[in-house]
Amino acid sequence: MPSAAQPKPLIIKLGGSVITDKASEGVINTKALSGLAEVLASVTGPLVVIHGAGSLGHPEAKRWGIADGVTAENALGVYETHEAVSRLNRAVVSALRDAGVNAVSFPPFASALTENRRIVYAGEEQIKELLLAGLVPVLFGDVAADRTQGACILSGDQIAPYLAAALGAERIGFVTASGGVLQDGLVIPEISGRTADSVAFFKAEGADVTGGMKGKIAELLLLAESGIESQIFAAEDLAAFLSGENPGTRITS
Ligand code: IP8
Repeated sequence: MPSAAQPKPLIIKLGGSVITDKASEGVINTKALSGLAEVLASVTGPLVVIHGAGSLGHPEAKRWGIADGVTAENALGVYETHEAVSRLNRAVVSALRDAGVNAVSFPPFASALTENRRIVYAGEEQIKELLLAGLVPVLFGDVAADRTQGACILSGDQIAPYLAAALGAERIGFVTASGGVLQDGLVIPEISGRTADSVAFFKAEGADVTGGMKGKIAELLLLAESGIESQIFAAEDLAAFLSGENPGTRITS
């Protein structure tokens, strides 16, 4: 359906450590999830939600070595890992729908393609249409088919900046357990391409197969170079971020 210029979409990534109990495999933090969903229900423009895997997906991916590629030997791990993250996705979509968000599941396993673990395509053409229809696609860190190694682990931290660029997003927000990038226990207000090397990155505990905070910052610095800034903040700062404030750490070029 033809339409006037659409507002630029907002992209929010909900960190796996926020919406699951990272210390207990397979446990979803339903309280945190419903709180975030209530806040996201205030968004009136186009919105894409992406969530991480936390304790659903990372343990399975690690056990089966999925990040290093898939052959007949570990193909069962593709099923187990995808099932775990899909279970979390069902909970995220339900929480959003219960809060009044018109959320729909959009699994990267069925829509994304990578090469050497980097995204070639992440379903942006379908997502554009869904946004025009008023839907809120909910993607997640997932297993993805990979041209070089059969399959790989595709992190939400790579999907979020890719889609921000592909959809022309204005803002991208990462809700994390750390509340930003920490140095000596304090949140750094800003990281740029020039200052990133001097940051001793906080290393998350637990079974994270996709690189933790350092990997996330590398993705966001690439995005900042293309003119889209992003913000990493705590769950309790989501409302402030949505109202235009800059809580946590801002990533600039
Ligand atoms: O938590 C990881 O996604 P992330 C996805 O966004 C899997 O890095 C399947 C472990």
